[in-house]
Amino acid sequence: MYHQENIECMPREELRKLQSERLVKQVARMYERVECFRKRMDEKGLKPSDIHGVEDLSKLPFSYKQDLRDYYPYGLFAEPMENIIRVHASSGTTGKQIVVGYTKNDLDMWADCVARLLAAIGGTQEDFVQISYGYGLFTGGFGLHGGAEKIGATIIPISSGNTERQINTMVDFGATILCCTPSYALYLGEAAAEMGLRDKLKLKAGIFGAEPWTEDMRRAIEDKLGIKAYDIYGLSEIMGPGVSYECEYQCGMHICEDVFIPEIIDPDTGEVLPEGESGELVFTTITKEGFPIIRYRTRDVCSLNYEPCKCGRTHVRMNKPQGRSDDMLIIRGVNVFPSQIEEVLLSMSGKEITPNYQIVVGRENNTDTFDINVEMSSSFFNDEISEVEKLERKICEKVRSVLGISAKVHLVNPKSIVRSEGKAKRVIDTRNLVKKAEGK
Ligand code: DLL
Repeated sequence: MYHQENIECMPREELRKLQSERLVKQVARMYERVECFRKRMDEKGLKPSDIHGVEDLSKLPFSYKQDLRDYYPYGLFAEPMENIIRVHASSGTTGKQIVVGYTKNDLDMWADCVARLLAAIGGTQEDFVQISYGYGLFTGGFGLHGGAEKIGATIIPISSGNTERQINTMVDFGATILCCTPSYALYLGEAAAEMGLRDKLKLKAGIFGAEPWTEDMRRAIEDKLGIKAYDIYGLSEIMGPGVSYECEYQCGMHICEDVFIPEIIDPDTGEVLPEGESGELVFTTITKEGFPIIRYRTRDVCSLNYEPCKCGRTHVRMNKPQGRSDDMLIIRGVNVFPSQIEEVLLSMSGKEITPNYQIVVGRENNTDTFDINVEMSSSFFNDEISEVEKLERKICEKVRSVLGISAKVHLVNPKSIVRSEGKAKRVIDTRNLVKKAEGK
């Protein structure tokens, strides 16, 4: 365990006391400093003095992804910019990304949470941690980096991409712990076998997250890389990776409850659900300084388990998110909202294309496939293949610049996309079906 049994195994009554103290302080601080929060409190007729502890949490107003857009880029920060020493970003529901900021203490706490996971899976300063999550505005690379630094491991900050180089580096530098998305881990496993280097790997464990993955996928990764595969969960709005993590017993992910208070609500009514029920996960950050947030609607659907864990940690466990209560897709580890694609197509629609489109997501050779079918307008419709290809490339480029990943764009004949009488079926995602079939 990381050097803090007193926190990770704190008796639950003590933990609740600590959470209450921190919550009361956080609410008062945010009321003073964050306009959006103050307005919502005022609308509900609430004052910080009405909040005495965790028992009052459900009185507080929710926060939404849309708030980050409305107050873009820094309007929700609770510290002046001179105290913000880093920003990260993630996809918003439209072209604009959402921005989050961290003070020095925030980065330190983040690293602390990630270090707990590394220690839980047996990581020490003897380890070589290959970080193949992207370094950049995405929180994955730097998030894992901070934690690995805390436990004093040797970091291999290779970032994502360039598969052959990843394998060679893993072998030559003696990586013992691999950090990347589960789908990339599987791909790396296959690549290692193809390169004839599977037996040269010294890996013992992997930390995989940022996208949903199944138990079948875990077994496949473990088998291909000869490791134990652990799950890590997080989201930029709350901190990044390390909001929760699996311990050595792998029966749910412990939420760092001294830092985040989770709730499960009914996504339609907003009511808090009884213990153990499945619903939308909501988080309140109680130590964050730069970008604190109260009752943030994650849109991830899961349940919480308060039963004591065999490892001795008292912090609640969440099960693997079972889906989302919005339409966000995670394609090759990148968050994608259909509305982002729609915005691109609308900005280009007119003479050449119509805004009728369909997104098709699937899985081939353990990698997500991503296709967008777009209807040509009748005036553009012609037999000049080169013209069609040119336009496909143009759309593809634009989509890539907004999403950060490539899609195959196919221009299809006018009126060929089936019209629906109700809601348009914009997304066909066959990945769950594939996963179930793989599990047979
Ligand atoms: O994905 C942070 C992260 C990086 C987590 C590296 C783990 C490892 P965002 O880009 O903001 O942040 O995406 C957050 O990804 O709301 C979930 O829907 C999904 N997600 C993250 N981890 C998991 C996981 C990072 N272990 C969104 N299982 C979240 C299932 C996950 N879904």
